[in-house]
Amino acid sequence: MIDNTPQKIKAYLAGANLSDPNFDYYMSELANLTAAANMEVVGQSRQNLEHTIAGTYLGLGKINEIKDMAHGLGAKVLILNDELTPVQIRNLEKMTKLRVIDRTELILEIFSSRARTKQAKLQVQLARLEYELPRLHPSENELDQQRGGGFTNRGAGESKLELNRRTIGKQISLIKKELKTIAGQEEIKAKRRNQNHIPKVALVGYTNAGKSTTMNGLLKEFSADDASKDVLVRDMLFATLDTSVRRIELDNNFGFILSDTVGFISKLPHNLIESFKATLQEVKDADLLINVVDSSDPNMMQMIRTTQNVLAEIGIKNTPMVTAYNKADKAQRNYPQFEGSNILYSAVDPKSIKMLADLITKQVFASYQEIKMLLPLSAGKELAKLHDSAQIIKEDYQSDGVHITARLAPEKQMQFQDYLV
Ligand SMILES: Nc1nc2c(ncn2[C@@H]2O[C@H](COP(=O)(O)OP(=O)(O)OP(=O)(O)O)[C@@H](O)[C@H]2O)c(=O)[nH]1
Ligand SMILES: [Mg+2]
Repeated sequence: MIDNTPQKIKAYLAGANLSDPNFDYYMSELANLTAAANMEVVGQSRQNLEHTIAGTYLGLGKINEIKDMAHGLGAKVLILNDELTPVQIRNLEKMTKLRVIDRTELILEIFSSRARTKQAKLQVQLARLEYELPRLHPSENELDQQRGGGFTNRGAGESKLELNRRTIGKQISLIKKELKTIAGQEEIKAKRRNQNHIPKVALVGYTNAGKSTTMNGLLKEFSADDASKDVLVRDMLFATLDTSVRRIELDNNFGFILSDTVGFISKLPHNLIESFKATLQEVKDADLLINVVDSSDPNMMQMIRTTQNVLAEIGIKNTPMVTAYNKADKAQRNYPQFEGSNILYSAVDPKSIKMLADLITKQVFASYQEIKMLLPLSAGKELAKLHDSAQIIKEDYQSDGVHITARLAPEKQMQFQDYLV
């Protein structure tokens, strides 16, 4: 029988260990990223260093050793565990005769291959161009190379480079403009959702932890309408690159807006986080975060830390958080159970999903109080304000005014003190 499956490109991994206690973990992430980019890891090397080498990232002896090993194993690509300078990449390519990819380019590559919607595609493209801009070099341009060295030719190479820079610069500003338009449309949608002041809950966490599965679980049990579509679930890194927003309707008139978004990984390229700001807006606006963690993964603690770091980087500090330890079935633990703001559960188990919903309700509405009010019919403005900021449970128009039962956040209650009954 003929095996038609295309041979995967073989990759060799290397990293400089600057006495970082998380180094092993970062290297294992790098291997996962390599697999996610559809390449096969054939071997890896590490070098303990006080600091990386300015021109070559690793030491010369180590590089030679890597070159021999990698070629011996049939590797075509060398993948490094950090973001390298353009000079380091060029030198390493020259010395090893391998295609050199740094961690940033690898992550950008995976994001590129996963992007489906226009917004995600543009965001990845933007991050890519910004990564490439400082890396443009005349010697990488084939035409310039063919012209050979020499003074005049070098000048020609440089103007060509200038041209490339300008073209990329223009592309960048065009994409930014387009993204702004899309972000504007999203903002209008978000404002509309905010009108009733329904609490916003956002699923966050390490990639592949089960955020989308959790969203689907909640949708299945508590979907507000049948039109709410499931989100994509896949056993792979960065299956989700967009933000999906759905409405969850619980019993007793409680509801919240739930969003599912892109997952995190260590050392996410800064450009990428920058360009995904619009996608992460729902996370920034959330009243409560559900940090989904894969409890069956031995690196669970590092994954939690990674999520905390990325959240800090996008400027989120004080949003209340539930830590949701998922995949308890795989971890072979007793589930579901919760304690404080932690829950151990399985996103594919209905009983777990109900417990998670209870916990969310508790957290989100913990500070809300039910109050009864009587507003005169002339208080139209206040009535509108109340509708904007409270959950209206009962509203009854009578001759003496509007009798209302509502749930309000404590900081809002002051505004309606005069109408309490
Ligand atoms: N055994 C088990 N598998 C789960 C559970 N929850 C999710 N999975 C699996 O884990 C994989 C990843 O799930 P997703 O929901 O796509 O994860 P995600 O966090 O949205 O991942 P990204 O969008 O890629 O960042 C899928 O293969 C799911 O079927 C669970 O409770 N138990
Ligand atoms: Mg997902």
